Amino acid sequence: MTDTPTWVDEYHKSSRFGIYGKVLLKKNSKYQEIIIIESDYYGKALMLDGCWMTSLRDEKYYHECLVHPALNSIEKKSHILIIGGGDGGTARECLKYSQVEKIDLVEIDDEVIKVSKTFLKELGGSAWRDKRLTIHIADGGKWVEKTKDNSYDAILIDCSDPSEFSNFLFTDSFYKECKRILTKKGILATQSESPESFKNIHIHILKSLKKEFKSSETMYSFVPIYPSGIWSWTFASEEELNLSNPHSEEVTIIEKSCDIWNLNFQKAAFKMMPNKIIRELNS
Ligand code: SPD
Repeated sequence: MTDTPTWVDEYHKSSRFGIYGKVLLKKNSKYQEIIIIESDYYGKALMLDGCWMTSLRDEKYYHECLVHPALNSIEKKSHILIIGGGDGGTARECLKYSQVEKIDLVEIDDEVIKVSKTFLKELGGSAWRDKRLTIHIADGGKWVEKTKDNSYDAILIDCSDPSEFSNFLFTDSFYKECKRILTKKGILATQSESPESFKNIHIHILKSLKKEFKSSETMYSFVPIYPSGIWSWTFASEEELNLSNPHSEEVTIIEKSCDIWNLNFQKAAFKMMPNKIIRELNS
């Protein structure tokens, strides 16, 4: 490693999205290349196999949006499954709810957890020491397949973009299995890529979840370090969802601890579907 700052870029469809800073770590795990950079503006940031995952400055845009619309919408939230989420941000947000009794965090790459605990300590924070959190180093797809019916009140899919080892997390059969292991009133939440820079996979996720579940809804917001900046999260359940009209009581309590998410933010974010996406979904 050198102390000389440099640009580290995510290359995406003839564009690049870069951060300028000192590279603190560059190594290969069994699954992927892991880079930690420290920049003046975004603080420390994590890149996996050439794709930005998170930074200390902008991570709340992502983690608060994945967790709170889901957990606020269900009454019973004692058992949670997180697939991926090795940086700890999703677990941290879930643990804000006193009703959460147990979280299984299933991450395929233990190096991501080790590196996050070392370089991005603030991100997981006290979540790593919380007795309600159990970490399993395992393949999320296989974990779901071997789980008994009706085991979880919420499944949060905090995965990277489709790749050789994460492709299964975007398939119809995976969503079907998730439905099986959710409780009757449970909810699935997944990062659903960008309607701009990952439009095809975005449309695929939305169509698959709509086919598999009685109700599904998508919200749009920003993750500044991801390609194109605009990002999405999709929620699916066998109960009728009404996420542009969240229960205000619980929202009011949780939003005080959030940097991004609040009642009006959620109401607006679920009404932001771009016309071209609406048209493709209807075609
Ligand atoms: N293009 C990047 C998509 C990554 C989504 N997961 C990020 C992990 C943050 N916990």
